[in-house]
Amino acid sequence: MSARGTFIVIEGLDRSGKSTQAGIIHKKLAERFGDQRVKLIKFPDRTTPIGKMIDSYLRSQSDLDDQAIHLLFSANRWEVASSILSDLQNGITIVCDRYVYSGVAFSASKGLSFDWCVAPDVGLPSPDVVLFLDISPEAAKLRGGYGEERYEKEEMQRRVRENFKQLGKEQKTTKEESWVEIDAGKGLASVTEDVWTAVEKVMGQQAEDVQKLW
Ligand code: T5A
Ligand code: NA
Repeated sequence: MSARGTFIVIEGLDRSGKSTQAGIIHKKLAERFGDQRVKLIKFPDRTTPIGKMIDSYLRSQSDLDDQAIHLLFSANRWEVASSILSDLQNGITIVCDRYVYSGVAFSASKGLSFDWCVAPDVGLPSPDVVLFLDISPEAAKLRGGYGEERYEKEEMQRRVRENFKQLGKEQKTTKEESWVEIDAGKGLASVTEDVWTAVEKVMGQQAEDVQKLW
């Protein structure tokens, strides 16, 4: 097993079950490797000053140009990029609830070009695996809380889903096994099993050096 930690990213549409699965993976890995060897992080991190601006925007308490909010989401990742890198190098596995793929998929669905959306995230630590929780917007809508935040509209989620699929195709051309699509419309036990199978496959298999996006 490689000495550095594994960088696991969970992505998907709103209400696809990302936080639920990220929590389960974190717990299982902590049981196996110890609390000190695994960390759970999420984007947006609404606790930082930049994160508070993002939170206010998502709750429709403030308005920002599409470009401005996109750059804030990216800056919110850059705030912790060096700590992600040093944790990985120190053997800590990171479970990350949303990352750059959400950044591009959501902003591009508002009409910004893929190239423009990708640019501010260039150079961030690259995940060893992206677990993409795929669900139809119709099914996601039936889950609790949908519709409270700015982007939780069926039509937008449909475009976001297409963008995620496009990003997945591109990711696979770099490294086939680094993008795993999971049917998140199934029951909790079944999704948990599929997610865990994918995690076990990738643990400790990464190259020694952390790669950079994209
Ligand atoms: N965003 C984010 C950008 O535009 N750019 C960016 O760069 C980034 C990082 C906030 C918004 O920001 C956008 C994307 C988002 O629109 P958020 O804070 O992650 O992102 O959003 P949250 O509201 O925290 O999370 P989600 O709405 O995305 O939900 P999750 O985490 O996918 O789903 P989860 O686990 O909370 O589950 C939802 C419900 O479903 C149930 C759960 O119990 C819960 O009630 N559930 C299941 N039910 C049935 N079957 C299953 N298998 C289930 N799994 C979970
Ligand atoms: Na979530």
